[in-house]
Amino acid sequence: MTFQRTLVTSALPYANGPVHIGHLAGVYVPADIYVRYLRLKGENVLFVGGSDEHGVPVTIRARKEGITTQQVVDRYHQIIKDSFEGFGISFDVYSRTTSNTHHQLASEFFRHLYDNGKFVEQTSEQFYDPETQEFLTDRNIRGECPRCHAAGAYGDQCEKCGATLSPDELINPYNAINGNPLTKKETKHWYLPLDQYQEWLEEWILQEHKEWRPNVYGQCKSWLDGGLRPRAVTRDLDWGIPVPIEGAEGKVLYVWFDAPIGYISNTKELCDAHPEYGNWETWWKDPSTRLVHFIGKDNIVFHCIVFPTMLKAEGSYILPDNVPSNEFLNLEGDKISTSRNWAVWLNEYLVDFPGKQDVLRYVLTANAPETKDNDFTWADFQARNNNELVAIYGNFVNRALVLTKKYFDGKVPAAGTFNEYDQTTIAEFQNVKTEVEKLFNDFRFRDAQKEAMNLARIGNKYLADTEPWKVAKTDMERTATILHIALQIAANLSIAFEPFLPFSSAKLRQMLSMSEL
Ligand code: B3M
Ligand code: ZN
Repeated sequence: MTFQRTLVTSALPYANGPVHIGHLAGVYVPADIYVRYLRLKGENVLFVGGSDEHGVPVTIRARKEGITTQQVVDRYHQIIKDSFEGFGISFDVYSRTTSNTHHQLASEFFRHLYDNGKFVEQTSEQFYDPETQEFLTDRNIRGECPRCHAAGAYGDQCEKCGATLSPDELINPYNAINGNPLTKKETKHWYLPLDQYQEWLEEWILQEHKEWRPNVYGQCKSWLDGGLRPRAVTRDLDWGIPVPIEGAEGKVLYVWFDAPIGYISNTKELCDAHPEYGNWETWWKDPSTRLVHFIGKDNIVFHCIVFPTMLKAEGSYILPDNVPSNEFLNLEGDKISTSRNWAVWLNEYLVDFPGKQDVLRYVLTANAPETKDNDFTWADFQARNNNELVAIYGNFVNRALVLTKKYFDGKVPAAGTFNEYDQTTIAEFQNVKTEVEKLFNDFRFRDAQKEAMNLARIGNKYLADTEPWKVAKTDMERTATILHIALQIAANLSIAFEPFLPFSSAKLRQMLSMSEL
């Protein structure tokens, strides 16, 4: 299959707080590197993002801050959007799941599956607060842990002993918000019968996508080996997209049902407003479109199993070609945690380190948790800045430009004849290009960046070996050739690093008066 265009999505962050370095390292920098690379190659690419504004997390935040849910999502959507912009994450569209376009499209999507009999209806008993007259989600139910007997375990997990729980297992369950004891009440929900798609998923993932990253493939395999069960796609909640059928009052679409449809809605919003991007349906329904989802590892099941099943059930959509997912980034040896405020928040970094976005992008890529969890430390941040960005990249560019200014009045000198050493150097930096492209295509951005840095190493070595500052005393023609080559390397450096260090690359291009890439 030859693809004609690539649609890249990155997970929609919950608008329940600012984003931190873990988000950036795991999802947004890799996705941005990839789309910048494709754009450099002149490919037709669209980069779609947005905020996930439904679900329980935002309602919990609202209660905590004593403001409305709408105020929460308005506040954090803006903060998140500004952070991404600040770090040069080059979305073609960054919208939100509270938009009209999204509510309409997600409702239609649900309705279409409903009308075609794709859901299973099921009534079950759920925890209910008779006083507030509401059903409770797992996270809002607390009680005694059945394993370690700690008080205040959540309906989905005990934070004390780490056990994964279901609310039914809790001893003396109560409403986490007001402490009320709970009863059970019958409620009807709609389920996506994943079990009916098991065989198809096994074929599609396990046979046809062996090239997916081992962590992604492995997680899918273990879900499939465990046997899939129907999953409820509706909830009893008052925040979200109302279930668009009669008799479903007080129910909304489950956030994990509507959020991935957000990728589609945001594409539609962009294309409807800017016809030059083409028709949104071409991006989502034409089999010559390649769809790639960048996500964190906790989102694998939703992007590899649930969402593809929704798309398959709908019938007219393409499926993801790859789902590059990263592991987690820790901070100074400890798990990043919003509730313990253990994180480097992007909005704060932008204030504390003005103009230093590329340094963080560089360090996060150098340490990207591509195959295993990784650690961010400030000591490493400092060392990589000083020993790599300054000592290798900065040093080379500085020398090439300063020498050109000194001997040729800042103009690129014409080259004379290349000697054998010149030719070896030129061949070496051509190899770098081939190697970097190979790594990009395999989503191996850490290694790609390392390889790109070799270009600057080649440049430093070339200047050290040819010593133009000595040659200039006797032979200006040879000096011209040397600096010509050095400047060519610098120009190539600005191209190779454009996906990784977009701000520095732009600055370098400006110094070199390069109008285009
Ligand atoms: N908001 C979970 C998360 O932020 C969820 C991702 C949605 S992607 C469609 O990790
Ligand atoms: Zn426990």
